[in-house]
Amino acid sequence: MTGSDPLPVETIELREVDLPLVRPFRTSFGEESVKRAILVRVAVAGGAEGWGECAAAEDPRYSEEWLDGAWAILRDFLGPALIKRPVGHPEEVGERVQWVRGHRMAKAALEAAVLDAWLRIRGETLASFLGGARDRVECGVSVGIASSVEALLEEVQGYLAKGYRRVKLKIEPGRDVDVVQHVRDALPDTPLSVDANAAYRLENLSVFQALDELGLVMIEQPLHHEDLADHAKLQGQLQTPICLDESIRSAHDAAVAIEMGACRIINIKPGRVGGVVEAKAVHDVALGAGVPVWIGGMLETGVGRAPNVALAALPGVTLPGDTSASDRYFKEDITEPFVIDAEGTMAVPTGPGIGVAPDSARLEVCTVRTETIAKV
Ligand code: SMG
Ligand code: MG
Repeated sequence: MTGSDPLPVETIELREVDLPLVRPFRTSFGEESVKRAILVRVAVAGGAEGWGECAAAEDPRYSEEWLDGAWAILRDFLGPALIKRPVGHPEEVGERVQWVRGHRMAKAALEAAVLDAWLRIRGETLASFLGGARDRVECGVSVGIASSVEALLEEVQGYLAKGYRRVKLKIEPGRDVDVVQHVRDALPDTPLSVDANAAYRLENLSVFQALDELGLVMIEQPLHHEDLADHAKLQGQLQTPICLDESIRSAHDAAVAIEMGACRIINIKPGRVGGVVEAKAVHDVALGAGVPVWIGGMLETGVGRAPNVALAALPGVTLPGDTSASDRYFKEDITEPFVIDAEGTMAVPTGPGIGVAPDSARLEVCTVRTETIAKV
């Protein structure tokens, strides 16, 4: 088979891996201490394979999707729709599963796996396929809500010592202005941002007015995920740019949000928008409108981190991402680790496809269940 032939996917394997996190990660909607992820492996006639990771977490709190639901939709609908005939081009994956409403994280995992196999056959990297413009990307770090300001500051200082270029603090009602003020006082020159994960309402304007005085790079997803209109009202009253995360599910959403003035920055996550192809489209919309973007994270293993890092190489990505090193999450990743250098940058994988693959021994240790979808 050559790079231009359609891709005959023979089997799709779903695999749940569970990896303990080095420290629990707490947001305004809950706490995780183990990363549970679905990995999707597509096996192609002729021996090539490709891997993707589903960003859906255990519970449907960040979005409607959750791990067991993603498993079911992949097994019962998305996998069978893909496997029934060869895929002519990776962009066809999105078209093939378009009839299924929503389930973007599950779709993104399948698309990543197909793209990985497709690009491996062609000997091309994902970053080059997407139009990457650099070989290293800037790393930021997202820091969970801590038990005390002292503990938070110690954690933040540890990350700064490793080179991280931007620190994002998770906030929630009752743990916001005072905490951020404390960190700002201790670190007057550090690029800081906050992420509320939609925990506030417009009535909480005074919180944002206070945060507006702290020289933040951005305030991420302050309000309800479905409320662009209120975000526009809030942005109109703040100097600090609002960055949307949960509210942006497609390039169309991005265009509408920018047009409405609901944000001045966008966090791009391939899982949230249905895959790297749509993520690139969000990037293109933002670049065309002069809106800076950066690449977010969902505590991915190396399999999911690789596409994030490839996206971070795009020219419109002008802010450090939540693309942190593997050791910020895991004692041992399932792929070769992503590492940060002293300047706070990380190498874009140079191998074909997503550029990394799970280590088979690690995979054995971390796998808790598998299921295979075969062609009938
Ligand atoms: O991957 O470093 C990471 C996590 C980045 O804060 C992060 N993600 O809203 O941006 C966000 C959250 C969503 C995941 S919370 C479990
Ligand atoms: Mg966020």
